[in-house]
Amino acid sequence: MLYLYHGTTSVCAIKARLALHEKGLEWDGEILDLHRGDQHRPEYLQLNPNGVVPTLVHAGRVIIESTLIIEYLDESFPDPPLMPSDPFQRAQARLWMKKIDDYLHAACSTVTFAIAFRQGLLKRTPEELEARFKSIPDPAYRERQRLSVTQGIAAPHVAPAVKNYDKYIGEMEATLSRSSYLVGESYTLADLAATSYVNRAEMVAMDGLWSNRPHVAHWLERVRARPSYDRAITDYFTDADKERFKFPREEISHKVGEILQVN
Ligand SMILES: N[C@@H](CCC(=O)N[C@@H](CS)C(=O)NCC(=O)O)C(=O)O
Repeated sequence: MLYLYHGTTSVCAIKARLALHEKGLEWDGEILDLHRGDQHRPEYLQLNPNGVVPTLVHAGRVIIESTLIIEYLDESFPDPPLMPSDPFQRAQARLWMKKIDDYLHAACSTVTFAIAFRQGLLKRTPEELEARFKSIPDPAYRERQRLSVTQGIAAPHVAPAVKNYDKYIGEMEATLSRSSYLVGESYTLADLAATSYVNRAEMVAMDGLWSNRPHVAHWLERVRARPSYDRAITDYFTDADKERFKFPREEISHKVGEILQVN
């Protein structure tokens, strides 16, 4: 039995759900309310000491880290394959995923909290907010989240995050001008992982990043047309989630544009 601990809008959990749906696997799971702090419950920390989702449990064994989870699923359930068979192409697919783990994920979390989640969090009392920050195990992540929430898009680490997003999408555009997918002509884990982050960029009004990048726009249309997209992403969004992503889109889009104009 495959059992996934996940969150409704979590970009990393979406990677795991996309892989499960692309593979047509039967699975069960529990949705943690990350806004309530379910990820910090002692029994969950036993499974994932980082206090984050996703966590996969398969045959009683625990796998954490979304990139490792999707590779594990691909290796354990080879059909249909989501990694190329050629070793060089496999390395290319891993490089796209490594860049997400190295910098795009942090950028994504920064813009998500600074643009969308801060509004809800700022309604909490200072004591409640402090308790939330204190419960984040990783000190660097804790400080980033504190700044994103308290200062919003003006926080000093937001501009580098937006630029990192721009860098990744720019690299996607260059590659997709030469091939249909990020690695060659077939959909792979590289596309699956990127889907979650490009989708999030749109949710936080950063879709201007591909307004002049037609190959990314066309790729996004194609990955969204896959049945896994609704089943793993949109079907999970609750009314409360949709509320969290309501903010003055034009204003944010304009500020993102200004950030990108400054070198
Ligand atoms: N490197 C980890 C990152 C996991 C992560 O940051 N998950 C986020 C959701 S995408 C989370 O659970 N955040 C909980 C929190 O913000 O307290 C992975 O890829 O699994």
